[in-house]
Amino acid sequence: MGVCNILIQYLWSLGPGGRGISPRKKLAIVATTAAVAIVIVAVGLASLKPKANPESVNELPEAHFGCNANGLMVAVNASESFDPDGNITNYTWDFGDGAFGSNVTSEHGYAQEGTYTITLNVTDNSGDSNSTSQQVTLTVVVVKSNPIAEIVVISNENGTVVLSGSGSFDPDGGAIETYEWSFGDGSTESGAVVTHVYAVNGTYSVTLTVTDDESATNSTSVDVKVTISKNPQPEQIGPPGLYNAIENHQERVDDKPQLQNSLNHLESNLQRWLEKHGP
Ligand SMILES: [Ca+2]
Ligand SMILES: [Ca+2]
Repeated sequence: MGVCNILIQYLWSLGPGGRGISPRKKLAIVATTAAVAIVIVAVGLASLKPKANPESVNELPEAHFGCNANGLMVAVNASESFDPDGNITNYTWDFGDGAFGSNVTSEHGYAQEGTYTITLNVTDNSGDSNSTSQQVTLTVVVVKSNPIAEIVVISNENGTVVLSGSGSFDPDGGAIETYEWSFGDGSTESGAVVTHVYAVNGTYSVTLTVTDDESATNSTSVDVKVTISKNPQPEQIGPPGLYNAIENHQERVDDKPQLQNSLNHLESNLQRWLEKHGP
């Protein structure tokens, strides 16, 4: 309307001789001016018409998402997505490996390392949709660790000491390949469970070194106090500590099958001792 007013005022002030214009010419000018004004008003109204009906154009939703990868797991979150003139009614995820997901947040575990394109598609309440994509590169980082050596003194009687390293383990899931013992009196031996007969009373530092399947090692030590009876009873001939350990294992192996391995070691140690010293 502002445009119309300015134009009409300009037409009425035409030239200094305006007062001398004949009534007929005045009428013509008025008629022309009115016609121009009507056209301008019509054009003005026509240009305003689209703004008078904004609901006729739907604005597309905007797709945005965040993505966190951890190893082969990916978590996605589309809560940043929105619709400027409505709301989002559907979320669809394409994880790029043939897997799909729905909902505003989703998780997916990939089968293998690689670079994948994740696509989010959002649909608004008017049925229009929009999408966005992100690339994610997945790598599996394997953390290696040294094994951990553990010594358990199974028995210590009259100079015969039975020791187990079976509690040793590898935190990264590897295997313990070797168990090496140093008894503190100059002797050494290998094996998860070992028996050693000391000749002299004293306190000995026993060291176990374990090596895992990647040649990483770890050692630990315990002090073993050895007391040898000067007058052994007849029933103590042989490695009484070993007999006791075998008996102890046999009593418990039914409840704890994992002791079977230690029991096998003890029995083969006894066999070796008997072959060496006689029954
Ligand atoms: Ca919309
Ligand atoms: Ca390891």
